[in-house]
Amino acid sequence: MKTMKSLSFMHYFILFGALIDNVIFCRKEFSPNVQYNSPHPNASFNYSYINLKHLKGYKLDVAPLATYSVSSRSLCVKECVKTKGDCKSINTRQVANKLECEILGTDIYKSRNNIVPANDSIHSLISNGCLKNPCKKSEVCFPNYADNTYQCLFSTFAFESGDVYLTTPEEDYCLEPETKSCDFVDNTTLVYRTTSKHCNQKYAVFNYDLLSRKLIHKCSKKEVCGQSLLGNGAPLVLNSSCTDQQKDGRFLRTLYNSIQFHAFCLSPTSSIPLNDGPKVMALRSNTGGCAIQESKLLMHPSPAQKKVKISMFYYYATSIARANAYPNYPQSPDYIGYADHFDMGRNFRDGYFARLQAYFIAPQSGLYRFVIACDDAGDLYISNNKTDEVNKQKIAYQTNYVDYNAWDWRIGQESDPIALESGEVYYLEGLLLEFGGGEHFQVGVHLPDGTSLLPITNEYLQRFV
Ligand SMILES: [Ca+2]
Repeated sequence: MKTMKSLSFMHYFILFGALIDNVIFCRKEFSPNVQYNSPHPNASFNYSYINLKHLKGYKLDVAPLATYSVSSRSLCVKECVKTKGDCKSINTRQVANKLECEILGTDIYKSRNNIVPANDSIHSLISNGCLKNPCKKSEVCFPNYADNTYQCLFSTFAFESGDVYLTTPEEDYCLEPETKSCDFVDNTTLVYRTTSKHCNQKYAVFNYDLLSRKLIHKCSKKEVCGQSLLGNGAPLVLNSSCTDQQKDGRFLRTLYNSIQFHAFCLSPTSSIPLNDGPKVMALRSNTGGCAIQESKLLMHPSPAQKKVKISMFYYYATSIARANAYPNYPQSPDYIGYADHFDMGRNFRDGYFARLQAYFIAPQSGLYRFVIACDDAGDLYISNNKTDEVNKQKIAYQTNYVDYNAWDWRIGQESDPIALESGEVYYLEGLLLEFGGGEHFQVGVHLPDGTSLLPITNEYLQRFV
């Protein structure tokens, strides 16, 4: 789903608008773009000839389907025609007394970020309806060479901060309302759809609010909620507002980049995603499941910077001392992930320990009390040398588990008062021991003015690389 990642191709678009216009104005007439033979079983259509537009001094920098050495451009075009529709454009370049001919399976519309200046090259695209710039500013034009039409699709240009697509890890499916629209009633479910055919539509766009951790369907303004019976297997639905899910923090991006909802992973109701329902989203609680590829759902583009670094060591450490003595600790973690808030998410695997590191930006001067909530056990450290971890001191601990968001179950969870200065940055480190079953590690703080951040959220953390 390349176009979803291409948030910065606006200037290419403008550039090509200008260049293509020049080409058009130099030609007196628009001949039919492509004439087709009968359908070929291995291709969507056949060319018998193609009419090209040339961009001098540019190449489309992608891996070619084939490269030939030919004596003229028309022979290169002939090779393009022979592909029976696979060829979407060509690059030609003079090499000695020959032309290097690259047959390309894509074009400047699908691969906008790949068009680059190249003095000795000419990029040639097949004439198409998009050359007339028929789409609105907020849309992107994609030609359909098979029937000489085009599609105007919602553009990633219209993305704003926090806008995301929800996709499977391979980006081959995205989530959309089952109605394929922006206008629908409450309790409409979300279904998987094939990325290549559907996901550029504006009804595939959501807005993730990092602080409230709400997920809003952008064009309908409806909120993504669990169905009224929130629990295992309940599908995600779009409602005017959610009701039953205030307690546990809504949507969270985990250290595996997956999205979690309360204690749940998000999965298709079938074993694998398929196009267009009934494969609505299910909620599934399963220890270990949230790290598994099939149960993963990602946000694109990522909504936040890396604020908490989490280094995982797949070793069953029965005590903090044993974790510290583990030979791979801390240099060789088995996995490194990041979190947006000081909350790693929940329930990934059994028998491991993890180090969590972050820089806390003190918003006030005065006495702070830090607090942890973890499962199964853990320590929290702070450095009196601010960003220097060498002088870290243990300030809170748990030797037994507490529930998620249970900040006051046990002695040791909360630190003594610690004096910090406004605007200064302090190194925080957590060490988590997970024995089995569910797990989590959260760090919160009570500020000098009595405000509580439970957990510490993104805006109070500096990027940790
Ligand atoms: Ca546990």
